[in-house]
Amino acid sequence: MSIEKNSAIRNIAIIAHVDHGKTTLVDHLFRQSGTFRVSQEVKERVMDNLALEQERGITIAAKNCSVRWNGVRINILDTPGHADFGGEVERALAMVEGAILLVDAAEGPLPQTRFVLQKALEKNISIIVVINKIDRADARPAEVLSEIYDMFIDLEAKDHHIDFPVLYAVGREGIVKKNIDDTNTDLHILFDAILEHIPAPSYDTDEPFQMLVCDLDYSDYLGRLAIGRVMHGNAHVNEDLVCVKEDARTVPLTITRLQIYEGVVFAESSSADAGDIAILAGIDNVEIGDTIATKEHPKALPRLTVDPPTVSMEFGVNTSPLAGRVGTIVQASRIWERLQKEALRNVGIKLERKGTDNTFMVKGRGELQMAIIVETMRREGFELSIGRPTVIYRNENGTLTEPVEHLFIDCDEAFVGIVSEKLSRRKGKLAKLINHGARVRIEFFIPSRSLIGYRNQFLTDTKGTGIMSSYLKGYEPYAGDFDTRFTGSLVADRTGNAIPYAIFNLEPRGRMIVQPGDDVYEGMVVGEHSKDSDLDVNICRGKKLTNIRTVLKDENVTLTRVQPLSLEKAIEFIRDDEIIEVTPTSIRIRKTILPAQQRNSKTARQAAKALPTAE
Ligand SMILES: Nc1nc2c(ncn2[C@@H]2O[C@H](COP(=O)(O)OP(=O)(O)OP(=O)(O)O)[C@@H](O)[C@H]2O)c(=O)[nH]1
Ligand SMILES: [Mg+2]
Repeated sequence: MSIEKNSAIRNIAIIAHVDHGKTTLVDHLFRQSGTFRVSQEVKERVMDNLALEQERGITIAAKNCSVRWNGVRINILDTPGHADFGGEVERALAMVEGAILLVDAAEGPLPQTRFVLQKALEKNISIIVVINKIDRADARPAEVLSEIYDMFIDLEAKDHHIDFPVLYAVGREGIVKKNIDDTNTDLHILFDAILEHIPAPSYDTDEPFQMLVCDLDYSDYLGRLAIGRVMHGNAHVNEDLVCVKEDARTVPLTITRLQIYEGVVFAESSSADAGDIAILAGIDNVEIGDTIATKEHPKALPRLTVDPPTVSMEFGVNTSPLAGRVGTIVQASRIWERLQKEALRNVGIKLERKGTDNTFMVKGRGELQMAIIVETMRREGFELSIGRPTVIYRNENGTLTEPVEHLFIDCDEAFVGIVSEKLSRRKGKLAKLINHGARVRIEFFIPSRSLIGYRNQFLTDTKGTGIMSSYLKGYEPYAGDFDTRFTGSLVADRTGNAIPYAIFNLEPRGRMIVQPGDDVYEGMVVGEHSKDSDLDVNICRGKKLTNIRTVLKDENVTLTRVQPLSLEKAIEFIRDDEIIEVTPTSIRIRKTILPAQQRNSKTARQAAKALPTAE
């Protein structure tokens, strides 16, 4: 065995809690390394190139890019900070020797900071801590640094990890400093720190070529692209290799094109060298986790593994009376195909098909992840129906267990009472309460299922000012049943259009979710009933016309404005006996069983409340 280093390369991931400034920092790394021409117009957050990422201002998938500094190519992986996309962080960390851990100078380390740090420590990679946003008026860098040390100690980091270098940044202005009072106005300190503290990738010169496939892409010209980390050896265009699958089967292949990252685009390369991240074309049947190796020594690398899913949601065809009106893709087989394509690239999700049934279980990490998949599909022209997300229970030595979160809440002192009351009703246990003056940090241990549908409630309770986030603490014995929604549904009892006059008369009964003029059908949920039972209502009833015309008056009723139903809101809202109908233009909530006579809400709800079963 003889180990060498490829000092022309560094591989790093940028990891942090959501919104702590990862993607913004990458923008400036590009600008200052000369990746773009001086005159080139560059939009903000270039790495967030998916339509949904741009719209929502969050990163959803981990993505590669590279910059050059002092002759060294630094491969950078920008990762998402939202907990639902944690699988992406795990995937990214499989490709790197180092990570930049960004922490907001005011918010300090939050749940996802802890999760990503824990994953980085497990992989034993080098860490540079950057305390970001020191320009914030409420920045408290010294305290945050001590919280970061506490977090490292709490995660039982080894001494060499706790010895991390600390830098201070205003990522948005492209400034990184060694000391908080330094006056430099660029990022050279960060570039230098990467070259100095992050080890160059090492490889064994005696080993043959091996590449771990960590991502897939598709090009119209080249077909399927396998993106991965070259562990040992090198490979050239036109070389004959094999792909080692999960069951140790080998599939022969020829590399037709070989590329590397140069900035945000791919650049041709004549060889893929040890330690680099390469993009290979010419492999059709490849999956994330496979190893590309030589024909003579087809040795698989340890497969990429990510935490198993904790939430599952049922996807199916749209069976409502309004199905097929706008969507172009409605068949079960097409939905299944599309989901399989998603699972190929998205390591955080797993699929299951229930017999020959037209419903599919999609398992992942959370509601947002599910909502993003559905949103992407409806934009592609799909129509489908989705059920309420449920947590995945386990059976551990005969005991039913469920996922439990460590929840962090940051809110005004005035709301502590209401928030604590709601959470304890949902089986939350208070773990810690710290008073930072007017704002209070409360920590709870709470079953994951309690948080499904809670976020909106929390925002209402804290008048939109509260911040909540959580990480998965682990599986614990089932905590027992509780009520999540204390209201029922207003259900349309016939097909027609929602009439303003009828809506006006129904308003005292609850909160509407449909707009005047919307199409409705029997069994469709049109509002939230203020009582704990469902109520069948006629929302299509116009005012009876007598000989004296009063139509004008009818049109003048003043209705409470209704916000259009968003996918996430619908997912939070529905009950176990309801499903969401998604089409490219609309989102409707409906009862699973449409005809009123067949639907006895009580028995349906009782059935749904039966003790959960483990997988
Ligand atoms: N005050 C201040 N705000 C910043 C700074 N850097 C970034 N921001 C703001 O923080 C917000 C989040 O920035 P992003 O770069 O999208 O954060 P992110 O970590 O990539 O977020 P996710 O990928 O969704 O986890 C944006 O509104 C930025 O403008 C900074 O140095 N100071
Ligand atoms: Mg981002």
